[in-house]
Amino acid sequence: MSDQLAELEAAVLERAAKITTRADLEMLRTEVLGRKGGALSRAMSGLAKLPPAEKAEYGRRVNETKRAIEAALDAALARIEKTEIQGDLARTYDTTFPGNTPRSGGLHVLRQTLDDVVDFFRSRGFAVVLGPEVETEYYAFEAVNIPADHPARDNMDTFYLPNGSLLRPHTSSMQVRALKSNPPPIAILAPGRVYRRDALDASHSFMFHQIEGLHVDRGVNFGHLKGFAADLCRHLFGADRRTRFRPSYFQFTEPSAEVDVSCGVCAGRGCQTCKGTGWLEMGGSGMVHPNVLRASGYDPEGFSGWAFGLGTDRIAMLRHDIHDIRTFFENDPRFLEQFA
Ligand code: 2U9
Repeated sequence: MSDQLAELEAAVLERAAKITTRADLEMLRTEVLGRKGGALSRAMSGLAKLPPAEKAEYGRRVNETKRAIEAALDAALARIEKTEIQGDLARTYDTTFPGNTPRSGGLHVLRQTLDDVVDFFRSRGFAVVLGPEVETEYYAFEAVNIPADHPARDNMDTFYLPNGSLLRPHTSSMQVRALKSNPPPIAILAPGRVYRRDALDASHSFMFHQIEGLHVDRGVNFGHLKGFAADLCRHLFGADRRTRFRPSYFQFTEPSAEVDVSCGVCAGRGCQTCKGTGWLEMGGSGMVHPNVLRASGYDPEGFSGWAFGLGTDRIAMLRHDIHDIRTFFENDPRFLEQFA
């Protein structure tokens, strides 16, 4: 009898190992473990004919065989399920096919430009100051020495709100706020959006970006400004670039100077890009006007400072050979992706 059980177990285990479908597996399960007519129930029915001394041992052997067979059938089911999943996967995806790479975002090229200027000044101890885009006439004009009859104050140039406040035309107003509310020395960078009533074309926009820097302390002179401007030029455009200062005029600085950087296309020899001059305009600068210092509560006899202004958009256009300021704001992914 025991030999028969061993043979049954061996035969079922061998068949279970070869089964590949659920249907075949269920057939085998019924054939062997079925309550009525299953091979194991039949073996169990032989129990009655055994002498009492052998019954217990035989019963134990039947149970052992049953457990071994159940384990083999379970293992076969697990194997079949695994193959089914793999089959599903293979049908749904060709895992060898190149997938669709999801588009990843990136910083806007203007933000990258700003971050680069901010890095330069932060490493030299400057703090970044932010402020409101809706300004009062006082901070936008009066405090930076722009008199009431100045054309910039005309509503042809500046956006006024019905309540008499305005959209800031430059970030200088933030510099004044910072000067007024902090003790010297002042070393700050004021970046942000500014607004002017300009008609939209390739180089003008009613909204653009500025970065202004300001250093006020005792003994600050034009040489400090030149050093900073030259270093910033090299940081932004490359170690081989030169800078030059051209006398200029701004209400909030005296003396004032335009800062030019040598043309990177022709190395200063003169080409189409620089209109034959060998130089590209980078921004404006100067020594803070005594009236501006006074308006912020600083005595111009004891304190002096330099200031500069950059157009973030213009710097990005120069660095990346971009020819139209409108492309920054149109959100065309074909443009934006080039800088992501
Ligand atoms: C304070 C005192 C002085 C900021 C300055 C310029 C020169 C300048 C332009 C560059 C290109 C504006 O974006 S742009 O169109 N800016 O030429 N800005 S000096 O001078 C200040 C600022 C604040 C208290």
